Amino acid sequence: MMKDRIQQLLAEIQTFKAQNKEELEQFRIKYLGKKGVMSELFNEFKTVPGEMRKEIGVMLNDLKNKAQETLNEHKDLFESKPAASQTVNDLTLPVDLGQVGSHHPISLVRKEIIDIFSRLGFNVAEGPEIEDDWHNFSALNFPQEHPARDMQDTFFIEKNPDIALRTHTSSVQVRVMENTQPPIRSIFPGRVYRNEAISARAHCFFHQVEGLYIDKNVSFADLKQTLLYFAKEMFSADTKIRLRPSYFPFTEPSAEMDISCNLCGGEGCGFCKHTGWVEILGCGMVDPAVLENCGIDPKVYSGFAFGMGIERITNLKYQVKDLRMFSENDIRFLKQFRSAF
Ligand code: 2U9
Repeated sequence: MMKDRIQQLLAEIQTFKAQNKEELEQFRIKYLGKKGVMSELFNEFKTVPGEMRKEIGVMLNDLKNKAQETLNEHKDLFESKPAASQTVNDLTLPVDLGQVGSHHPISLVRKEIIDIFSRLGFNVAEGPEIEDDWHNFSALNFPQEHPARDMQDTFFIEKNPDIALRTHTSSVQVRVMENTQPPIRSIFPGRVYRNEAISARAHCFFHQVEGLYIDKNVSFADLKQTLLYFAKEMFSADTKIRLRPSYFPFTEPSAEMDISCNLCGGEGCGFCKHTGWVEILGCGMVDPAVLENCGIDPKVYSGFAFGMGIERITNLKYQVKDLRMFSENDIRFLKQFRSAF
């Protein structure tokens, strides 16, 4: 009976195991070859009476498919084997790590900033992103009616106006000063939040590195020399700096620092709006009232502080034109950066 024969062949095919390529080739010829079993059966099928054609036809097709599947499964096995065994045997071959990712540009630049300041003896401190009014505003001399305290600028926790997402990492400086007596020489990297509409030039969160140096006899000259060293290391050895007077509640005097345009070298170009200078950070001498608020005697100690946006430094280094690139995780953007520190 044809049905019995097909069932017997099906069992044979499904239990078939080839030890090598040659055995597999013999299997192919026997079942799927031009003069093979399948071809013979399809010939015989022509003689099957009408009432059985449907059932036998289905069985035949199933048998053919199973034979082809068995063949394919073995093929994969034999094709991948030589490469695999070669790798195992030759231990000097480099390991294939597959696809390697890259570091996010913000991480790369943060690492570079930390490295530069650690060469000057600064250590790194971190603190909470959810802060209270004291650490984020009051200890830093922000008056009660200061606009930064407005709901329009800061994300407050609903029902508790004392708790907010930190708007700068200065809150970490306050915590360190409250818990340590000088000398303090630290930098403070971290994510900060502002209640801004998202656009190419603004985002509701960004990243900062702030710095603090407190000891006896720390002067504005120390601040200037430290930041000049930073600018030369971060951009290039021939980078110049200039300090413009500014105002922050927590520093006095305060300044904003420009570097000579790193694209045109100070000649003037579209990027620096033909001024030859680009702003990179804010800085100043820590206000004595802030030292006092944090338990440090301003008659004994003085210090300088500075703050910069990592996105801003990254934009200057890599000419990223749109802030949204940093948080969209577009692989075409991310893979342009280095994969190792
Ligand atoms: C304490 C005392 C002083 C930190 C400072 C700046 C100046 C500054 C901005 C740069 C761009 C923030 O990221 S940004 O928007 N920061 O201009 N920050 S001085 O001064 C401190 C901090 C803590 C206790």
